[in-house]
Order: sequence, then C-alpha cells, then structure tokens
Amino acid sequence: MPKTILIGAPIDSGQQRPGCLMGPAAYRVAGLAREIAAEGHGVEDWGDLTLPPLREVACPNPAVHSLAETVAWTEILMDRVDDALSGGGFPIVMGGDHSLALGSAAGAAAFAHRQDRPLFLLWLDAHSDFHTPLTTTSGNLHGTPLAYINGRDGFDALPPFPTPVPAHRICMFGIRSVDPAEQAAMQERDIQVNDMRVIDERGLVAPLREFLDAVRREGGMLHVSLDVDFLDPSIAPAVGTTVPGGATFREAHLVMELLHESGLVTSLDLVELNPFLDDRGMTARLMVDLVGSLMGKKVFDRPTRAK
Ligand code: 4U7
Ligand code: MN
Ligand code: MN
Ligand code: MN
Repeated sequence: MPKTILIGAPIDSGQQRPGCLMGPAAYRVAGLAREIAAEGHGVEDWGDLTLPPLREVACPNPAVHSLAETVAWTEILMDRVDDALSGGGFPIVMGGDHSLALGSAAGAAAFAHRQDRPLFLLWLDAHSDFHTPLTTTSGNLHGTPLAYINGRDGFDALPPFPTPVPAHRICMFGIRSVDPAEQAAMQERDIQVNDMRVIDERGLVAPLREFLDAVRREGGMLHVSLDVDFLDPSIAPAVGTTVPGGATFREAHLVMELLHESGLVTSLDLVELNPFLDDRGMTARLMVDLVGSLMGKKVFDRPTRAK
C-alpha cells in the first residue's frame, strides 16, 4: 500500500454556508493520520493549501458565484493531487466543500492519462452533482464536479478536463436528490445511478462488485469522492445539505471494506464536512472511522477470500 498523503483543502466557496473550511482541522483533531497509521500505513500530512491569486473570469449564468476562487482552487488541487500520485502516494483530500473534486479528480485524471490507464469515478453522495455552471440554479459550484469530470460543456473558465471520464466508468451510490436539468443530462448518458431505491432493493454489494470488477478488468485507477451527505443525517449531521434516507452506518462501512478488499482505490476525497454543524464531533469521527475501514480495519481478520 502506497504512503497516504493528506492534503488539507479548506474550501467553502462552492456553496454559501460558512464552516466547511474548518473541515481539515476537524479531521486532524478526530485523528485521521493516527487512524491510518494504526492500520500499518505510512502517512504524511502536506498541511493546508492556500488560495492562489485570483484571475478575472466570466460566466454567462448570473447565479454562479465565487467562480474565480473555484478556478484558483481547482488549479492548485489538480497540481497537488497529481504531485502526490506522481510520487507514488495515495492522496486523501480533506475538504472543504465538494467543489474541490473539480481539482482532485482533474489531478487524478492528469496522472492516469500519463500512465495510459483509464480513470474510474465512484461518487458516494445524496446528490448527483451533474450540473454545469450553465444549468445550476443555486449557483453553488459544489453541485457541478461530476459534469466537469464527464467532460460536459460550460466549464470554459476551468482548465480542460484531462481525458474526460465516460459514463460507463462513473458509478454513483446513495443518490436521493437530483435536479431536473441533471436528470435530463444523466438520462442522455447512461451513467450508473445506484440511488437509494437500488440500494434498498439490491443492497450495495452486488452493484459495487460489478463496478469494481470493471475497474479491475480495465486496469483502471479509481478515484472515490465521499460526500458526508451520502450518510443518513441521523448519523452524520455535520453537513449543510442534509437529505433524509441516506446510507446507514453499516452500509457505509461495508462500502469501505469492499473497497479495501479490492485494493483498487488510488485517491480519495472527503468532502462537505461542516464542523460548525456537528454534534460533539460525531460526524468527523465517523468519517475518520470510514477511512479506517478503507485502510483495512476489521473486527475479525478472516483469511482473504477469492474476489
Ligand atoms: B453536494 C443542488 F439544488 N443540486 O445544485 C444544487 F439541490 O456537493 C445541491 O452534493 C447540490 O453537496 C449539492 O445546489 C452539492 C440543489
Ligand atoms: Mn506539480
Ligand atoms: Mn456532493
Ligand atoms: Mn451531496
């Protein structure tokens, strides 16, 4: 297992509720580095990124706000995640709101491109985040990263996404809030949307294994983007965009355990934690525990089964 690189991304410009910029500090207080080291992995904390100087940028949609900040964060994150991967590391980006995935996924894609390997995206979220800056009505760019990753038009202010990820290499889990414009765009493309209905009916294991099998077959890299609101608000209250009916404690751990077993994950985002909304640190702790499962923590160490 490569050395974990923690990258703090104190970003809150992708939405309008203050607090997400305290995310990296909360993950450190909750013991993220300790949790990873306890599973026997090397870990290095690169500290928090700072916002580079802003350029003037324009967007025809007047609802969009903080575009210049988002562009600056995207460029620096893209570079840092690429650096971490190029040095043989496993980057974990500690957010920060989900607009950071514009940069982290672009960095992973730039690296994958040079390695001549396909990039796959696992999106764990209540929302599909498939707006473009032209279709968003809230103007909050944390609702757009998956559209950028998929190569949709409307992101002229951002660097062109290095090798856009086609729909069949994107898999969403936990979805229960999709806006009409996102729905229409997703239907055109055939992205695998495992909404909560699918999880209720089939469970997580079968659809997740199918996706991981495809990653393995194609020798792909796998970027995982974990939005706090993937989880049910009763166990993860520290998020600005709560939607009822989310993943349970065990469902979330099971995803992480299966991801660990697969050995396929090459980079990870932890996004949307708003420590100001937390209840005695329970959400930050749960997110750290989930990373523990991803790193191999288990109750009982069974001999590894054939996958
Ligand atoms: B998150 C929303 F309108 N779709 O565009 C929007 F419902 O990163 C929510 O998943 C976006 O938390 C949520 O503002 C972005 C809304
Ligand atoms: Mn660089
Ligand atoms: Mn999201
Ligand atoms: Mn969300």
